[in-house]
Amino acid sequence: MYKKVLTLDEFTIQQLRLFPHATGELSALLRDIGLAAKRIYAEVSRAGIADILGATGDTNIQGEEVQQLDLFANNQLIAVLRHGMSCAGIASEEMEDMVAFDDAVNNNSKYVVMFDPLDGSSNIDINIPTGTIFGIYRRISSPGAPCILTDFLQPGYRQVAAGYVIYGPSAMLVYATRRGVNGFTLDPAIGEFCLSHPNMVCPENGSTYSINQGYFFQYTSAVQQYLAFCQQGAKKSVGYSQRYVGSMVADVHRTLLKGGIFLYPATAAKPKGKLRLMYECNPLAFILTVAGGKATNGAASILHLLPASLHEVTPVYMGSANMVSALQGFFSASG
Ligand code: AHM
Ligand code: MG
Repeated sequence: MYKKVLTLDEFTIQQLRLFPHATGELSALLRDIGLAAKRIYAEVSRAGIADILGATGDTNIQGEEVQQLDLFANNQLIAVLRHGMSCAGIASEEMEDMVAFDDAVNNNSKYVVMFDPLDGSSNIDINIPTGTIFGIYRRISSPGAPCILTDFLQPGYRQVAAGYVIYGPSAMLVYATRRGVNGFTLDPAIGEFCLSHPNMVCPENGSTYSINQGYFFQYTSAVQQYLAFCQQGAKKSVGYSQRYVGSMVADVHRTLLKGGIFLYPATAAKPKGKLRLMYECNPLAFILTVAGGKATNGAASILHLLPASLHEVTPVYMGSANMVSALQGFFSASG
């Protein structure tokens, strides 16, 4: 018998029906981002072919200039959000300053969106998953005027919703509000994201740790000791498995589904860390936290860090609650 699978649109409508006072603005935002994600996936999945075509010149079949994929992804997201009805402005990992969509409709919108348009884009050449990461905040300034920088410099716990899209063997959109985390897989037959992973929960424990071990000698001794603990295993018999794609979206996606811990500590070369608080860490920390996991910079919860600027970076440790707690024990012990 035909099993009814909800599309992303049907799912958001169903949610709206449960909350009759909701305005539908957030659902519209999600729909817009879903549309941009489909366009990005279409382009990302033909990256190899585009390269071959690109060899004949720098213009595509429509006579447009061939863009780098991260720029393409950035432009797609900006276009859907600017032309939608729910976004007052954006900040992107690819752009130095925030952008206020200064027109009559957008100035009245409640929300601002921050995103990393194509995380892990250095992996495109080798056919490894990449992704789009986004966080949605209710603006602080009053609607009716263009949004301002303060609307973006909010701690991650104030996200109304956050999500990512992983462009892997299939494309999957994972989306969290405070009510829960749901995953939607793109069904290529109908071109729709369909609810495939309802009510996602991050297992309390896992058996993998995910880190660039190549920087081992640049890590603090607390991190080095934790890595030795991972290799010995909690029971000193079997160690955890080490898995590292080098695409944060992919590493965190595995961590969310299977349990485990993802680590990107400070290194001697990058003493403040590498990963961006606003575009990468906050949205993924929000998702994992709603799913029952944890995210910390080693001293404080990622979601409670107060950003001073749009592009700040932070050390980050996130994943299964018990594994992150065990890691915190190593930081506490080292003072
Ligand atoms: P990007 O936003 O420029 O793609 O960089 C972020 C990526 C993450 O996806 C990944 O976790 C990390 O950089 C990998 O860095 P490293 O190669 O230092 O391990
Ligand atoms: Mg990134």
